[in-house]
Amino acid sequence: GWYILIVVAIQSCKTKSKNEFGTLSEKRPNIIYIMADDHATKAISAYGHPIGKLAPTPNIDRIAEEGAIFMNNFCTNSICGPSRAVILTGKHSHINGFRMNGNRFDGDQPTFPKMLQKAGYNTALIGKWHLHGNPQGFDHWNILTDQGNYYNPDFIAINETTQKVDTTRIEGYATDIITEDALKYLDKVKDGKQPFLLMVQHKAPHRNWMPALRHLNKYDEVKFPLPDTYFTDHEGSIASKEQYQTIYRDMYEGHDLKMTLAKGTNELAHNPWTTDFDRMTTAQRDVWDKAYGPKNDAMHDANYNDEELALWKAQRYLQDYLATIASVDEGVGKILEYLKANGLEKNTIIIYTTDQGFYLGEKGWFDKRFMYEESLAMPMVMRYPAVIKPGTKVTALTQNLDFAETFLDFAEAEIPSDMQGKSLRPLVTKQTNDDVFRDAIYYHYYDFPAFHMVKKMYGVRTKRYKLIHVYDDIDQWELYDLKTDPKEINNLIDDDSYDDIERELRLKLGALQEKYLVTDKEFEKASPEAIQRNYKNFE
Ligand code: SGN
Ligand code: CA
Repeated sequence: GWYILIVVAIQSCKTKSKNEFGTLSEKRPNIIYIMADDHATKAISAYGHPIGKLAPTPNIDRIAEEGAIFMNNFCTNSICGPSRAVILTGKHSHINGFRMNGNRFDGDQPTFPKMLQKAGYNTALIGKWHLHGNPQGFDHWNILTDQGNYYNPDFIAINETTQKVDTTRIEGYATDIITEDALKYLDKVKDGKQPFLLMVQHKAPHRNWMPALRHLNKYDEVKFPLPDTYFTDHEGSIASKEQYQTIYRDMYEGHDLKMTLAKGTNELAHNPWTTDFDRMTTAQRDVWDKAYGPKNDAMHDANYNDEELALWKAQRYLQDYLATIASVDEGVGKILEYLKANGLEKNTIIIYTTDQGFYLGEKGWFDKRFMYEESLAMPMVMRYPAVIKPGTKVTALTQNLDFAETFLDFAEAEIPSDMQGKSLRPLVTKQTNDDVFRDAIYYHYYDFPAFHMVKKMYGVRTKRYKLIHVYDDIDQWELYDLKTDPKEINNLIDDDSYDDIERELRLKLGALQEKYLVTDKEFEKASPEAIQRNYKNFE
């Protein structure tokens, strides 16, 4: 009896003793947030799609098996910089001010890394940043310049001797360099007094999908299933007809598809941004050409007609895209191993996600931006053995808007009342019912006219329905029933039998706009001249 009492007393003393920051750090979890760039749900085998099964991601899957998998996680604005800004601030684009790539992120505003730092965490950011301006709120940062490059990328960091911000070209493969730097950081903080937040943000599998040298032939023998919408004519959606992100029409044959000009030469076909290949060393380029040469020659020999070539392009795209993910998954494996080897497994939250979804040939497309499922959905898995049961499935409607709140909640830091999302903690610990968490999500994409010419749109998605308003140079509403039409090819906006549902969705949309403080200013149109000019660039 006495013995137990004493042990309990010592234990409670331990957890209550305040560290130098006046907080309860020894109980608070470390957080490792791994984010890929453009990782489609179908390309994570844990989600069970045929593509993932043919190109498995065993390490990402392990996080899901030993923790939680999110089945209905979405972004608020399907594009890189904006998604990152939402994640950092817990606020929609119109509140954090970063509506589209190319905007400047106001780094002085409150972000969750700053708050964790204040609460006693050691914080680090490694990899893609893409918000322009130097990151704030991190004890250590080492970021790719802009979009980053796959081979021998430039990194921006504070030079330890001069204490000045420096750009350095690092030889190697971006995914591997980022993983190695993450492990180096873990080595520095693993025995420290502070809990840590480590954000590992990959370039892969972003365009132009250049795999590591060890993976250049990885999926040569695999034939990936293509969606039956690959050659659709986009009945019912003007915006879908007028985009420029169609694999067989808009991908650059050299830069994106690594096609050569003719049999027997390594000279690339259309390659407008030579820097991705020019950065390679001769030795790297040699290995590259040896791997791609024979496959390209076989393509030239085959003398494909238009349709066959379109199908061939989809395979080449998927092979490369999925091969870049192989390195990301290996990197996740290394971090998992490190946690295990260093006794950090139990008290570390590890998350794997991406900045937005991506098209793998559905409707003929690559890229994202649309409010349809492929680009709206963000796959996410989360492991935290101390509180999350293995095999947990979260079906609630969740968003990147909720991440900041979640991390602050787990870290026992205060969640500012002007953040617009909700902590996911009660979902992964099953203290909240998935169906009552949220009944609808709000979306707004602004980046038009711009690359790929996807029009501006906003909308609402419930568990079953989606209502989208596409505006600017057109004005069209789209309504989908995800239960009967999961591929979103049947726009029901003119179907009278859906009138009640439409009315309800419009009310929800209005309520969400009010709740999230959306003003009329958010629906401004671009100048018709700018739109015309941009269309001309693609024609
Ligand atoms: C680049 C890509 C585009 C992509 C944008 C935005 N072209 O411009 O295809 O849509 O980035 O991507 S590339 O050939 O130069 O890579 S995002 O992930 O940054 O939002
Ligand atoms: Ca992205």
